[in-house]
Amino acid sequence: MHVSIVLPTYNEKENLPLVIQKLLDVFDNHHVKGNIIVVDDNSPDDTGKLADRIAEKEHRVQVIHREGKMGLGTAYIAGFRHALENNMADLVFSMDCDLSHDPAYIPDFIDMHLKGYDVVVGSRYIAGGGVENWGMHRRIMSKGANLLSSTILGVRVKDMTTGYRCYTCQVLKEIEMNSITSNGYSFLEEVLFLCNKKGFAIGETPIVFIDRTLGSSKLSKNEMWKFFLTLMRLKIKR
Ligand SMILES: Nc1nc2c(ncn2[C@@H]2O[C@H](COP(=O)(O)OP(=O)(O)OP(=O)(O)O)[C@@H](O)[C@H]2O)c(=O)[nH]1
Ligand SMILES: [Mg+2]
Repeated sequence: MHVSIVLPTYNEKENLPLVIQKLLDVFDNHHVKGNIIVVDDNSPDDTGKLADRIAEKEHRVQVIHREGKMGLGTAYIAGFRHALENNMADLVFSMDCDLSHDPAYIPDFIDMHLKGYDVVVGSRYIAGGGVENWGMHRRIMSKGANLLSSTILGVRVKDMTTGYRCYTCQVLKEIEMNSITSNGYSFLEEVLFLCNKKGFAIGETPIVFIDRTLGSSKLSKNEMWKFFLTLMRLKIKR
């Protein structure tokens, strides 16, 4: 099993070395052939340069540099394309680079894939999953967004907005990434909507999401609005 991990970064200089080290440890301890694709948007804190320095010493790390902050959705697409073009992986993961997504869960995702799922999402909202260190406001927003999007779009997934996922290469080739118009966080709901529409099997594996302790969040009010507008657009298109 060969996995590629796509790590979008924007100002994650404290987190990046820790996340990469944890990923490499998981690869080594679980005999996973893996590589890490950092997609950096010219972070003002020089995360991109730090990534280059790590990549010079560690051949399993590659870095894609983009000119400026172009959004999470297109960052995922750039990373997915890189993984597909280089024919590197059986499974392609996406993961936040702020230690909210613990690399220790990677073997659970692989197990779910081996059980026959084409897409596996790391779920906070199934038994065994959860959220640590979130205030009431953030919990209600996330739960509400998830309930709304899975009900309105008819996707039977409890955690539609999780960014910790893996896809088979076939899924990434077939969902026509070019057609995805949403960027930012709404990209995540659009991708699952398309996977469901194409009939791919989507499974959930529990994760405990730990709120970031280093660096700052990029989730703005604007992103939340876009999330709901995308929901409406997808509903009308369906
Ligand atoms: N390349 C790139 N990465 C981004 C962009 N926006 C966010 N990211 C990264 O995407 C991941 C998720 O962003 P976060 O700010 O942690 O968003 P979040 O997890 O929804 O919010 P928090 O819970 O507050 O951390 C992190 O690794 C960010 O550095 C972007 O425009 N470009
Ligand atoms: Mg985060």
